[in-house]
Formats: sequence, C-alpha cells, structure tokens
Amino acid sequence: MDIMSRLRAQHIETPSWAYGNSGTRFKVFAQQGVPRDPYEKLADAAQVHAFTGVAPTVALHIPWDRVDDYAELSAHARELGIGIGAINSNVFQDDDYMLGSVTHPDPRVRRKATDHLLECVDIMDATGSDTLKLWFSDGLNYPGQDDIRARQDRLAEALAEVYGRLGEGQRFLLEYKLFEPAFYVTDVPDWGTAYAHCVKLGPKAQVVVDTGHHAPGTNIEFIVAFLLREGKLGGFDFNSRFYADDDLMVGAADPFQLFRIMCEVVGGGGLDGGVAFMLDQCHNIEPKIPGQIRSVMNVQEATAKALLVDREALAAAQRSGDVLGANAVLMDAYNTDVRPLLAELRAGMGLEADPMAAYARSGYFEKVAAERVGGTQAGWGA
Ligand code: PSV
Ligand code: MN
Repeated sequence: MDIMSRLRAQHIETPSWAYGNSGTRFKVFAQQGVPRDPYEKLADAAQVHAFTGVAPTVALHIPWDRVDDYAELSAHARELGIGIGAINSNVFQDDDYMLGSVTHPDPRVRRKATDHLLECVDIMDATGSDTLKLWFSDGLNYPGQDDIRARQDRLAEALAEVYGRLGEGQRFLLEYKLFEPAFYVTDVPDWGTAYAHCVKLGPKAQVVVDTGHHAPGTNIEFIVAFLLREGKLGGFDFNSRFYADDDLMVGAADPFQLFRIMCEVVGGGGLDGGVAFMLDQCHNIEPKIPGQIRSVMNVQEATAKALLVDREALAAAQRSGDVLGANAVLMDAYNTDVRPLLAELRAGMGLEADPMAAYARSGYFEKVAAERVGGTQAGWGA
C-alpha cells in the first residue's frame, strides 16, 4: 500500500468524554455549547470525523454514557456517519471502590466490580463494539495496607471471568498506569504487569498504552516495539503530558516522541490492523471539538512522517554500523513538512485542506451554543 492509502486507512478514535466539561480537582470550567447527553456527544464526534475523514468511531465510558437503549444509541451514531468504538469500564467512581474494585479484600465489592465489567460486554454486544478497555484505579497508599500478591490473584480471577465472557471477534485491552489515584502501590502499574496477565489469558487480551501513564523519561517506543513484536499491542490512549497524567493534546508536549512511537508502529506492522489509535484527552481550557480535530491532525502528521522514513536506507545504514547515517534517515523524515501531503490526502477524500479552519467556518459551534441551553452539561464523570 502506498503512503496515501495507508494514511487514508488509519482510523483515530475520539473519546466521548473529551466533548464534556473537564478540569482539574481545583476547577471545572464550563464551556458554551457542551453536550448534555451521550447523543449530543456523538453529534460532536461526528463533526471531528466530518472535517478530518479519519475519526469514524467514538469511545464510550460507562456509566458516564449510560442510556436506556444502546442499540438505539448505536443506530443514532450510524445516522451521524460514525460508529461506537471501545467501551471503557469505570470501577473507580463508586464509594464501594475506595479500597479497590476487582482487587478489593471484600468479595462483595469484587463481585460488584466484575459484574460491571460483564455489563460492559453486554453493551459491546448491543452496540457492535469489539473492544473493552479496562483500567483499574486499584492500589494502596500505605505499606502493609493489603497483601500485594493476594491482590494480583484477585485481579487475575476477575480478568479470567471477563475474558471467558468475550464473544467471537471481541477483545479486551488492559491499561496500566504508574500511579494516581493510589500513591504507594498500583495493582496494574506498568506494561510488564499488564502483559503478563494478558499472556496468561490468551489472544483476546492485549495491552493498551496510554502515553501519559509512564514515569518521566520512559522510552515508550521501546514498549511499543516489544508489545507489537509479541502481538500484544492492542492500542493507544493518546495524549501528551509535561508532568504526570496531564491528558493534554497528543503531540503538543513532545511531537518528536509521537513520531518515534509511530516509527515503531509502522516498522512493526501496527498500521496493518489490530492496533486501535484512540485519544484519551480532556480539553480543560481550549474548545473541545477543535481540540479533538487538532489532536487527530497531530497523530496523522506523526504517522505521515513515520511512513516517509526511507526504510531501505535505514536498514542499509544500520547493517553497516553507520550510526549518524541511520539517525539522519529518521531525522530527514521527521523534519519533512507533511502538511501539503495531508492537504492532498484530504482533497482526495473530498475534504477541505485545513480541517481547523473549515470547522470554524462551518457555524457548528454557534449553532450548538445557541441550541444547547438549559439542562445539565456533560462533564468529566458524567
Ligand atoms: C485513567 O487515567 C484513564 O487513562 C483511563 O483510560 C480512564 O478510563 C480514563 O483515563 C478516564 O478519563
Ligand atoms: Mn487512558
């Protein structure tokens, strides 16, 4: 496949929660025109797809996106020209989960948490989603608080039950995160822990790499290369960070890191299917739909640059031990301005060259700002 077709085939999934109000624990700033229910979130996601052409699915978070009829929600998405992507479980916002969810010492809480995960698979069935995303906030704040090994056993037991419930063509992605909300131990803190659980379970269990979930300085592209090689890279939660899990726009903090990650994706065959390119971001101070459009464009630009790497020249330089030559091949690609190429791609798809400007001109923001008055705006956690 040539570069254009590969860029055209790459799909970037946007998260429903990016369209709602969000903030830090200090303040959530309300914005005009923010959706008030999952249906309006889908309408906003459809705008991102309409102007970029490469964001045809939207991830749901349960219970933030709870509705009475998921088949109807899915049909609504289809009418808008998009589809339902990953179903994200949420076992971190109930009082019962203060000391953990699937790793909690009390079997009643573990049962409740696992039942929620099974409910998410029911929602996958109803919406046609093929991916369940599991993130556990479980962990400990103090040494001695609970038994670290026993918690791994409980985690394995819950994962096995959910794995057994997955149908044909369905999979789950296990997400890791270094810390937060737990500060001493996190039960799935790193890719190694997630990988070990997934390997034990089988092919329907894969790891998801959230780019904001590592210690500063971690070589994320190495993790990507390793997981891809093992067939265990299920996807990305893209965002960028300066300090911890900042959830800023992907490619904003370190576009070179994003390029290096995409180089490993391209080199490891990760563009050929099976790897989900999802955004997991919040737009606390910038407008949300343009924030998502910009993020999609940033992923596309990094992908285009990674596709421009002269792989033959790179391999030749590597074979001959030409350190500077090999590095120059990568840097040539990174330093290429791919915006004209992407403008051409969009023209070929019947889209405007500049999705940001096209969205701004569309009048959509003014329309929803006028229409969406009254009711309760969706926010982080709703
Ligand atoms: C946790 O920080 C996380 O990255 C998980 O993916 C959650 O589902 C998501 O953020 C919630 O915003
Ligand atoms: Mn995430």
